[in-house]
Amino acid sequence: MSDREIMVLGFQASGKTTFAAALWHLVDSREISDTALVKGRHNGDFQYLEKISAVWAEGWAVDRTRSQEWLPITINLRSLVSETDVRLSFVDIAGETVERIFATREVDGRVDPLIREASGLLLFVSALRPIDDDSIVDMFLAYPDEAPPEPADDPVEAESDASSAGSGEAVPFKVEMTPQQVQLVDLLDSFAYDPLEMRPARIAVIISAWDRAHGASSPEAWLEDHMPLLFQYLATHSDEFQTRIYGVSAQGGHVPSKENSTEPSDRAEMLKQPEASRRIKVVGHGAGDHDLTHPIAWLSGVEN
Ligand SMILES: Nc1nc2c(ncn2[C@@H]2O[C@H](COP(=O)(O)OP(=O)(O)O)[C@@H](O)[C@H]2O)c(=O)[nH]1
Ligand SMILES: [Mg+2]
Repeated sequence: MSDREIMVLGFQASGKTTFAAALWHLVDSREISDTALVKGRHNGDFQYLEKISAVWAEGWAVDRTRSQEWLPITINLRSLVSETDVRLSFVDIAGETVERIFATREVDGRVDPLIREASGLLLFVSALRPIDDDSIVDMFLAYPDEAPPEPADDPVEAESDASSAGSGEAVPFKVEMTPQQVQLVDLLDSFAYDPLEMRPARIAVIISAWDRAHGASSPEAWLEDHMPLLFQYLATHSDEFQTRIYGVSAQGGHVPSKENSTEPSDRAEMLKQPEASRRIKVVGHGAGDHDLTHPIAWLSGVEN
């Protein structure tokens, strides 16, 4: 039984699998000697981790989880200083990502215990994703000519105006179109209550693909700018849990998938660094430059 349970949560394409692949390589290869946590005991089947970390180390994008099969990733880590075992579990099953939980309000029975027992949460968002929650005011400022007509007094006329307005066709709203930060805040808040009662003492936000954060001055500044609702939610719940925000480039740059190997990328440049662990970049809270275990050590209460 592990001393600490940490759960990884994030949307599809938020960088979870790439992080897992890089983390496995980091602790398995020991190319970096002074990481906050080291590899723990693994006695299960870790073929999948070995496969994705080998692909990662060769400088290819790690396959996204596409199938409906249950591919639980668990990485056991250990703090040598405090002799604590830490278990990191990824909610990484296609079809069980946060957007689906948000839309259906249902959680797979296999995910439920991870949520319930999590003493810390590693929450992924990606710097690659365009902002999805422009407000009406933002849209008006960006496209003043596309502003909808003033509402007419006659409702029938208003309706025909609306249907013929601007570039046309109304798009039916689907619940999955809800901005990601709204979904994340809703999940954090609803997980806290019955029946799941998730009460992590600490939450670490990982902004993945930090190499694409376009010069944001700090991970905090990026989150405040790109996901202000999530940022506020975390700040205003400081009496319930502590929060840290890290910028992480688990790939070290843009890399192609093996199938699209000729796509323009940073791969050639990155391969000049033969020790793959040194391609990793971690920013924030005094983490070592390549130390992906730093946020996990903090989540598990191990002091650095
Ligand atoms: N530029 C850049 N892209 C990344 C990085 N980490 C992940 N990505 C890309 O982000 C996308 C989603 O990553 P993935 O790990 O599959 O996300 P998951 O669905 O949450 O497991 C993939 O196209 C990755 O190649 C990074 O450090 N830098
Ligand atoms: Mg994945």
